[in-house]
Amino acid sequence: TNLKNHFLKAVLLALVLTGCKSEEKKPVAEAESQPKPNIVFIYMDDLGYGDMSAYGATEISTPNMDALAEGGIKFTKGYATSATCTPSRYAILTGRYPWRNEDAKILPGTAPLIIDTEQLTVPKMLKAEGYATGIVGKWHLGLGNGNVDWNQRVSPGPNEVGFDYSYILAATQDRVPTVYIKDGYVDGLDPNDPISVDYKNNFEGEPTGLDNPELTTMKWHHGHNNSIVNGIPRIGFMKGGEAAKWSDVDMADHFLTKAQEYVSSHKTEPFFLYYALQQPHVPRTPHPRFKGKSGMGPRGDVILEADWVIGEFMKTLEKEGILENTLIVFSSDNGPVVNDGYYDDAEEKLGDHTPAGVLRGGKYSLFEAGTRVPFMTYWKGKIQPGVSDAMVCQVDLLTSLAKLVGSDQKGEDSKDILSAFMGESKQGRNELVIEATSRTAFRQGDWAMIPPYKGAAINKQVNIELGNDSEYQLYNLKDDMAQQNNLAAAQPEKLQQMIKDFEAIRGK
Ligand code: NG6
Ligand code: CA
Repeated sequence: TNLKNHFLKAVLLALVLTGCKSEEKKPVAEAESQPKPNIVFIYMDDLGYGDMSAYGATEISTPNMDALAEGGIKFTKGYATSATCTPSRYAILTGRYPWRNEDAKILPGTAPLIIDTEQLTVPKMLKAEGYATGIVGKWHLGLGNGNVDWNQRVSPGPNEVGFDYSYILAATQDRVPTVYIKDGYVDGLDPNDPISVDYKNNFEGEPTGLDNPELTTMKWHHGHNNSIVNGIPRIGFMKGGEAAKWSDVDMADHFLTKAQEYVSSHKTEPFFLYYALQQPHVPRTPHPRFKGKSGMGPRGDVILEADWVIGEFMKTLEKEGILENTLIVFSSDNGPVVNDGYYDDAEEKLGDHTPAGVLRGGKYSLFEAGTRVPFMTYWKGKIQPGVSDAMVCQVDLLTSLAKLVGSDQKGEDSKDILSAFMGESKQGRNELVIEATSRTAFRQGDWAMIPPYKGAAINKQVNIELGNDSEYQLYNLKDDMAQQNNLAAAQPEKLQQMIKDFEAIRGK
């Protein structure tokens, strides 16, 4: 505008008059445009809504996670799309509801890549904006085309869907292959000791948790009775690759080092780091220096370990001088589970701790604790600390971050709620389809609606209410966050409207 021009001229004149040398001043346009912020996702595995002290836990203290919550925006209605890992990870990277992809369910370690290499992803979007892109940690989105030779380059994988650098574990800590994979190659593999992996049949002469309990140091409760690695019986059979096998108790330190190295080597350019920690998923294997520290058994100990790791990671950002130019998004892929298949004292030593907080259900559940998780955004000096009740979902990060970095890319189901993520608005999304082991339910405003599903009400092995019922369920979360009062019969009009809006998105 004219006024602005006059003002700028006046400023320039003043600068000249005060003897300010012109070469000391950047051109106005450049001075006004911010450098692109680094973006880091810190993604936990099975951390529940009540597992952090900032979210109300009293029996465990998580000071480094809390620092993100207290120095950034703490969302009280932050959601993963799903109550299990693979679908949530699919959604956070693609901005697309996982139920649109029938392969987006808990995958074995031999599953093919479930993200189409043509699919838009967060790292692809950022790459197009000049970002370096890296992933360190858990992948669990499949690798290869269905018949992987672990002794060759494993592809397609993270590097084929947008990451320039990947240092991953293929599936889960409890699934084979129990090796790290760097840019498609098994790290530390001895070519004379090739790896074979199979999820159906064991390899001749290889011990298993089922047949050789005397070789295990952690006992299986359900599942988890195939190949034994480091004394821990796993899901799936594996042979060979001795030198490449990871050390479970060193995993947290190992990934931390990789994440720190990534930050240090990319500090001079904008980068995106997807740092996917393995805690507190099973098997819970705290490093000896955290063993017994929580008084809550290994589940609590690995939460303390993860908290320490996050503190160290933050120190690295600070030391490298980039903390104030880095947006951190912290969340978890699904809600909590106490016994997920091993006897590890998690139940016995839980005490008064409530991993789901006041929420009903847990991992695998359509009740709130399945998908409502800790969710924070932190950007020192840029995001004003606060608590937000806006409903936000991990699926929204793609479109929102695109807006942040000046890209016009949009994810299929991903809403631009950047202002909510930045704490500038309390307006999030109004509705959300959540998913749990291929079943879906609906969140809208203050309401949660769960359609009828066959199947057990409770998964007895993990002791979690799954949300299955022969009737529709309708809850007003504003008055009834714990979903104790089914209003379906009392509020038939509300129910019908919810069903209609749900089916419009989901299809019948
Ligand atoms: C289940 C496993 C569970 C866990 C889960 C995946 C059994 C009986 N249970 O099938 O232990 O690995 O898959 O968790 O095998 S997730 O967080 O990666 O989705
Ligand atoms: Ca998980």
